[in-house]
Amino acid sequence: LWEILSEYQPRTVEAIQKQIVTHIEYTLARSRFTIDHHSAYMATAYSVRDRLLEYFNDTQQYFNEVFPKRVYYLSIEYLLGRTLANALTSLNISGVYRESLRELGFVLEDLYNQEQDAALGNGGLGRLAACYLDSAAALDLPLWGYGLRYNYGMFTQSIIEEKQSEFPDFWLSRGFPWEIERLDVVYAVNMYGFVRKATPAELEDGYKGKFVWEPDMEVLAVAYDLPIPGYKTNTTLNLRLWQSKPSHDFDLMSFNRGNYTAAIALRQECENITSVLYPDDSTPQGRELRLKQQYFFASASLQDIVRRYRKSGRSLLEFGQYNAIQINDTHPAVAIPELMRILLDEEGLPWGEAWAVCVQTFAYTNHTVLPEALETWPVPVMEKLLPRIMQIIFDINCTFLSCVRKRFPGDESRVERVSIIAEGHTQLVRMAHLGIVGSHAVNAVARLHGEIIQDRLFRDFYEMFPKRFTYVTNGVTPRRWLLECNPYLSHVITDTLGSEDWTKDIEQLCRLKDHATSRKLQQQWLMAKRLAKERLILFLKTTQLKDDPNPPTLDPNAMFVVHIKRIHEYKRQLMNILQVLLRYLRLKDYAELVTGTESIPHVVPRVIIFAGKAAPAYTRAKEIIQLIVSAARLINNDPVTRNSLVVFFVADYNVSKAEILIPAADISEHISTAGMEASGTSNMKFALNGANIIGTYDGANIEIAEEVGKEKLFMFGANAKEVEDVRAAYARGEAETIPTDLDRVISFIESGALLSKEERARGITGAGAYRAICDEMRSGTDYWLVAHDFQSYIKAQAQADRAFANPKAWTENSINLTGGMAHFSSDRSVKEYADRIWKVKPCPVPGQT
Ligand code: 26Y
Repeated sequence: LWEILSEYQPRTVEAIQKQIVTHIEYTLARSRFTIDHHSAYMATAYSVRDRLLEYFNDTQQYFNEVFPKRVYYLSIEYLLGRTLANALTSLNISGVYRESLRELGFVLEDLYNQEQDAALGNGGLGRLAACYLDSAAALDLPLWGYGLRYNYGMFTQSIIEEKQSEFPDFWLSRGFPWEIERLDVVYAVNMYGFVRKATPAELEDGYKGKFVWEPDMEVLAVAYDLPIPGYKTNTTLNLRLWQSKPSHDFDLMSFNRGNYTAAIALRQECENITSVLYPDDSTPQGRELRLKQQYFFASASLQDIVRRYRKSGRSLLEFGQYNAIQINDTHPAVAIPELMRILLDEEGLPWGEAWAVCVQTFAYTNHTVLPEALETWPVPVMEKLLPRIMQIIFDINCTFLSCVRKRFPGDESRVERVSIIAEGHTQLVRMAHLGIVGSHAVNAVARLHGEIIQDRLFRDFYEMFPKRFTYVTNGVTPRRWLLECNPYLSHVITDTLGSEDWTKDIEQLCRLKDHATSRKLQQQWLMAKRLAKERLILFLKTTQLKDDPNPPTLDPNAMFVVHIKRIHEYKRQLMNILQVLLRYLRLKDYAELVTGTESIPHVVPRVIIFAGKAAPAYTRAKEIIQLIVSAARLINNDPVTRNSLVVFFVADYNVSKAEILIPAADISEHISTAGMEASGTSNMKFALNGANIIGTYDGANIEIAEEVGKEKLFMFGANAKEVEDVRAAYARGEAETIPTDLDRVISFIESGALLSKEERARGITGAGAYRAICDEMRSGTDYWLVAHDFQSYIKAQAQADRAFANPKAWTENSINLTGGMAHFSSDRSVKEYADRIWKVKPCPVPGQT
């Protein structure tokens, strides 16, 4: 059998070509003589998948034999991006595939661009999950991811009349060649109905629990497996995504009663569960469908995990010794009562033992301190949809609160504060409290974030369970975020360090610092940056500027400043665009003095790029996008400044666009109001690619500054403590006066300068759509401290201008940044989780790599 397999796995150019052509003919059923780019991509993907599957099967079989303690990462979001380049790099076969395709008439990189992003996530949290899968595989950890297979991923963003419009992302429309459909891995998930006591007859019949849930609806969960290749290792992990499907048994009942339309409607309701990713980060919509998604996800995953464990014949009392389950924020927290339900009702464990298993198994990661992002569910909604789960949550709460009362007798206000149920007009289930009570570890995602959750957000819990709380600073995979996305710089690094070992042993990167002053390295470094900028310029010309009759010239020598992330008030894209407008006004002043030259002398030209999506219902975030787009229109069309300042809003930001933007940046912006950004991860991606940071003392910025030396970055603004103090002063009615520079920009907007032709034609005057923004800036108490931090931000920008004017020192600094980023590899983060939280060890799959 081995011989047959090794014959099947092609190693030579010719054999690979044969396999690709075979897939064209037999998998895609297309003529091999008229291959278009998309078919070539699909056939190549199938051919790579064949190879992945071999490793995948070996890995799963090996895990079943050895039966190590396993980890399950439960996340309702995975922002995977594209797969082909990643798979080829992991398998170390890019070269031979490039060659095979070249002879067939294709350029490998062109085929990469045929692939649709898998955007099953909103932003940082979803991308972190994807990086952690990559690292777990590279580190040979016995880990599986669980998620949902949404039919529509993150919406596609278009800019129409200078505003964001959303369109559905039907990412599966041209097929997704990487997954394996498992029609035989199916679980039934119950919803609605009621709970009753088990009858004596049922108990005699072998029913183990005390209660029976009689559901009104049964949904099926079908598994789709996505192989996650480990970089240069045999280990290939699994990401199992669930898709919902109607259950025949259930709607047959309706059919038999002759209610045809009701039966069809029920089927539709089942299918809807996994049809769309909720596009909100940070403001829950509180829709019943979202709770359905969460429970559907938790139940299918837990049933699968318990079944796998049961097959080994081990005792359920040891479940927590063999299984660790990490819940990625509270979105999957309903998994805790679901495991209780399985242990109590299906396995017949007594309460105390079942609870001990749960706490030993679960760990919870918190990703945000924004109070509006902490999920709650109205008790009546949960009671109706998940009657048995609601009952279990009440029981958990009851036991927990009696512990609290014992520890803190008479402290009823504390009981009220920590209760899983918030009392009020309608009772609410606080999912974060459920997560903390049901886990043995609760972690933040950066040090400052850890301090904030201990001192403020979850202080009462910290006092009860100090050992439960910890932090693991986020990380990013150096494979996708340097090796693959920046081949230019990767070559230079490998050349300098003498081997490619840094891609797996990230500590090697530190040695770059020994060469930071080398003339040769500096020149290569600059050249690599230039190539990345040229690639971005080409991208902008063929997308953004395609229909522009009079496009601005883009100079690769300009300073490229990039600000890409979800649009949110706390991330302060507003502060940046206001700063850009000030820069524009100052350039105009200056140009008046030095007329007659092509470009303005002694000014560092800048190309400033924004990108990011706003939650569809987040009005202010959408106004900020409009402000950026209209400012860009005004600035880019001004003949006086256009050689010194160009501004873009790149529409439809996603992972594959990040891969083009990040390597090209000289500077990136991470300027959240201090204390608000839990960690941030794009800061790490930029610095890893040698881009500097203009940033606040927030999230992981602080640790990056410590690691590389804060004098190497452009840090500014109030720190988290100062933000508290300023807000307290505002609350006392002590408004601040608006800084002169900011006043100038706001007056400029209020003069109507940003109004579009259409708006003017409609008779709109003054600030127009930006009225609310201008008023807030003038209030002297803006909650996100844009006005408060404005002057120090302008100063940081000016420092950056001066530093960029010295290319030698700039490049040396850039090399040192990359050299200082070893700590921010997700390999380090995942190792920390494995050692400190999951207590699992690598389980390397033997055999040739
Ligand atoms: C409840 C629902 C509306 C919701 C959906 C998505 C709430 C939050 C989110 C997403 C949160 C998120 O992406 N948080 C980010 O997590 C990153 C990874 O830990 C952090 O780096 C980043 O600072 C944080 O904002």
